[in-house]
Amino acid sequence: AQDCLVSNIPVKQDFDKYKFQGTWYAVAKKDPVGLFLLDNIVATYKIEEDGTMTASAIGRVIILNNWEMCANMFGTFEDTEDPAKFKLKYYGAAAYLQTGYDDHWVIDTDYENYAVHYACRELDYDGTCLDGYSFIFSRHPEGLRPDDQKNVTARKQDVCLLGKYRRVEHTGFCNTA
Ligand code: AZE
Repeated sequence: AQDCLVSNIPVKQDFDKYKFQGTWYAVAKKDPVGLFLLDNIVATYKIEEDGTMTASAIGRVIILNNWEMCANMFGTFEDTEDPAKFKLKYYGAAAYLQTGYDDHWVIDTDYENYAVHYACRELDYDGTCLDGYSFIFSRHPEGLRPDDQKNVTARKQDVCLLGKYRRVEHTGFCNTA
């Protein structure tokens, strides 16, 4: 949105949660305030038998006194009137990990290569986002295809976060056998 109003941010039209299922590798992210997933972030989405979308996510975190670990997170999505906008209720496999209730918007995706995720946690008085986070996901662990980069850059602009992203490294730190 040119005016950066959260309510004007365009999302994926006719989002199909069934086609979104499976594994997504975070290749870039914009962090919120506070504790967050650092790198090696992989999310896996699934539609349960009752039609509810769920997801698990893993990523490297540093909690408390510089304790480095892989956070195993789990989330359940609540539908809203817009098929691309969900509320995500999430918690960690271990009690000392974070719980939360965030927006989960799919700004854009082609389902097969890339996805742009966005969550605003706190609105400013003027309707812009005061605290939010965003992931650029790829189906390919090596990163985005050159063909998708143009699209993704345009969508970063739509969510008013162009220039605010950092690359997400995949070093194998959280790989499980
Ligand atoms: C997301 C993909 C869908 C499932 C989930 C996601 C979010 C996870 C977090 C986790 C934070 C963990 C912290 C631990 C100390 C959007 C990646 C659950 C926000 C800070």
